Amino acid sequence: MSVPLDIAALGARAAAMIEELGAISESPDHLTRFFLTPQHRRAADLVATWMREAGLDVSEDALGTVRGHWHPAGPGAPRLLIGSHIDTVAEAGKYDGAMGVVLGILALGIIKKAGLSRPYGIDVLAFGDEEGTRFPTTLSASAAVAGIFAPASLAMRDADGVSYRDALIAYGKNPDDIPAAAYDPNKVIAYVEAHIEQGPVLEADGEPLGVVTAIAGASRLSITVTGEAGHAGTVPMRMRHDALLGAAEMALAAEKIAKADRHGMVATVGRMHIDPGSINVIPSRVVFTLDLRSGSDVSRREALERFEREAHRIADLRGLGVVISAFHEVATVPCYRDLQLRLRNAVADLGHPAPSMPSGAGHDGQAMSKLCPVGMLFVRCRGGISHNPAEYASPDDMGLAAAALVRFIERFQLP
Ligand code: HGY
Ligand code: MN
Ligand code: MN
Ligand code: MN
Repeated sequence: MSVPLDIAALGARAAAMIEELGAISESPDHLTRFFLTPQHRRAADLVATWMREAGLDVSEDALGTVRGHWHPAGPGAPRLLIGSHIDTVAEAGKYDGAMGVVLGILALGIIKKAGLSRPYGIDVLAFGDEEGTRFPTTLSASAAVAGIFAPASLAMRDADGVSYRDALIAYGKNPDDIPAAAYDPNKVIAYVEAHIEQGPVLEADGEPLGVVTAIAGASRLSITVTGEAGHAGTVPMRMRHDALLGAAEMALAAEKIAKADRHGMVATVGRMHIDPGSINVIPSRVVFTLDLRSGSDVSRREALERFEREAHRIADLRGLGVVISAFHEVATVPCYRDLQLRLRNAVADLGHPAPSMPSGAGHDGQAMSKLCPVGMLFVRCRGGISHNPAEYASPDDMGLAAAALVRFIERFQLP
């Protein structure tokens, strides 16, 4: 017997929770909520309150991941994990990450309230560092949960020079406790995440929900170009070693490489710092980032080599120095076929087909795949706009997604 669901009411509740969480920001003008900040603390406390209201026991691990537990079969039973992240990019949309946490809490609250019992438990997880926008790492909270946290992350520093370690201690955590955040792989059945699609496919297909087949791999690089400062008014163009123009030519080279790729490669220069930064001085040093993604890890790695060659060729021609550091790489992760089928059946219970689709965006499932099988449910994204304040998903689509999670859990028998 299926739990009766009021999808419109579920969607309205989800939308209200997204608004409330979306109002927790470092700025009144836009949504920016970084890892281990006072805003992260406030968001984590709100999520913990929602978990308790849903009747879940709540804990928090050494990296601040908030966990809501439903253990009808006792704490030692295997468990299903459902979650997403509550950190954001700068000037973010309200749905990226937050939606998966909100829908997981709503779905689990319905299951608990219906008095269902299962020979397994379910934890809802709210990760605090998926975006990697404060420290030059990403997926570090889910990495700790998956038992693959890189201790080197602790030495990383944010834009103000604060180390990850110091920020963690200031947040009230002890880095020595990080290993204890990992689940026992023998006790975890799977990880499932609902997430706004962040692309235009479901909207173009006229579908509210989709099932993810794979999560694209990504490389994050920092490129430092050094030239020679000089007077903007006196140095002839042919005698300049302008670090900014070199960096600009390298950025265009990355664009050209991505456009020539046949696996949907995308290249993004999201951040650029110019020194000395005076209007009348030829730039002597530029540091910029490159985010490179592709559905094929082989083509992404080939593209990295091609970019490196191009960057050095440009630097040599312009009499510049260039240092490239690929500081982060995450491989393409396939979503588990069995979970894809289970999610699709759950959505079919609601009368929708849930088309299959890859994810160009990265997700915590890439870290969680080191712990257990991973499945993802996508929710239609208006205009495909994300990492942008205009990001939007409708209450009806979110209500359907929450209902799909309920049906997924109802149907979920131990494999
Ligand atoms: O960058 C990404 O793909 C994700 O939003 N962290
Ligand atoms: Mn994001
Ligand atoms: Mn996200
Ligand atoms: Mn500077």
